[in-house]
Amino acid sequence: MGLLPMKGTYWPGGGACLPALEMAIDDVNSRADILNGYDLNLTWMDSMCIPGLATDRMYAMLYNPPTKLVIVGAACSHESEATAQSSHLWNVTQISYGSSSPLLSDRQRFPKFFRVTTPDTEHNIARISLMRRLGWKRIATIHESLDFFSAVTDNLIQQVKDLDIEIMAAEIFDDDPTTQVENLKVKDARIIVAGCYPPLCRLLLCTARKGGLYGPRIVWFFPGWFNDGWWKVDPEQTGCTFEEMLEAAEGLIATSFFYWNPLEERGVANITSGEFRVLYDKKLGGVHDYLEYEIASPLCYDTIWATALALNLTIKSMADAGIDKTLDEFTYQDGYINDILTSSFYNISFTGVRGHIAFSPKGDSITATKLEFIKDGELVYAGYYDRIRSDWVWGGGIQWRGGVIPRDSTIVIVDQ
Ligand code: ABU
Repeated sequence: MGLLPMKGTYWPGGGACLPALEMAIDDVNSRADILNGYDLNLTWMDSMCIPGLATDRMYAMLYNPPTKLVIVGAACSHESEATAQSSHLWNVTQISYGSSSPLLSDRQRFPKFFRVTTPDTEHNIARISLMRRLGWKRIATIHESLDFFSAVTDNLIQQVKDLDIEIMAAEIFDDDPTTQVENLKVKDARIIVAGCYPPLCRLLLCTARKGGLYGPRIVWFFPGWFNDGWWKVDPEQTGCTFEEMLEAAEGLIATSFFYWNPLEERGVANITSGEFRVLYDKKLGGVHDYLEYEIASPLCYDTIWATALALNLTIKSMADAGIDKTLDEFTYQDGYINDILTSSFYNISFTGVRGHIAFSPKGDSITATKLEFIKDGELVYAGYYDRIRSDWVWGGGIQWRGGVIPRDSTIVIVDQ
């Protein structure tokens, strides 16, 4: 079963996801060495990034044939939360291609939830490393009042507690950040970590532009999983002009995981990420101008491969244990097959078009943190933070405006 938000306010990656899911299903079904004797089939619905609606539609699909073994989705974290806390009661394993809220790592609430994404809290490690490297000791946070962003911000605040970094302000806004931006300005915040979905992040940038909280002396950190050029979309809805949005966004730093494997390596599907892009474009009927959340496509392709490999391993594990059962015998009362399938997800490890994928004990797929910044109105790759070496691997690095690294404060501490 696919939970695909085709539209919606937050992160509607379903439209870009579906063609990639179909590609992967065709590729798996044409392989004789994987799921031999079986065909993968997908039935899907538009979950619209609305938790209640996603849950309602999930139940409708569970109550109707055919029986589903795996749920693919959802995209938005809050719809994954709503569905994954009950899908396991049907003995169905769920794997998301998009959700990155740290709350989804809670094995008590979501015991059979996996994701090919990395929780956003992982990027705090890279953000803090950069702050320390640049000598920034006074930072501020501001986030949209959703538990997803509260969890990411709380994690950042906890992580800097024992370090020499002070949280000078921690602002939360609902649908209008004007007061909170003013507070940041009054406190002379210079290094500001933001958490929000694209619509309110755009409004935040516009409000910062109007309030003068932008320019070469201010560094904004934003999530890096937004649509390409997200700050340029629908400026009229924020109350700023296109030019003002460009000014506000210039220099901001975005952190995320890699959506496309930067290495030209052939993984489980025997294609590189570059080849996948070409095949994906072909599937869409040639070159397309713009597809919202196209970055979801490699994740979706890999999600099906993870599912296929886990199902394949389940067949093998049952045979090795001398269990005379086949996958098509699965029913929603069958915790036995589902337990083996869930164990299989923990035990697979492969290279997809997104990069290397394996699942942690919390069901997450942990990757390096990619750092980008906006220069001349475009997102520019700076480098990535390697979790294993706890160090940066720089591409072009960050090009600071005027060649000067911004300071965290006007306050000068004079040694006695
Ligand atoms: N990885 C971001 C997708 C949006 C979300 O988790 O809600």
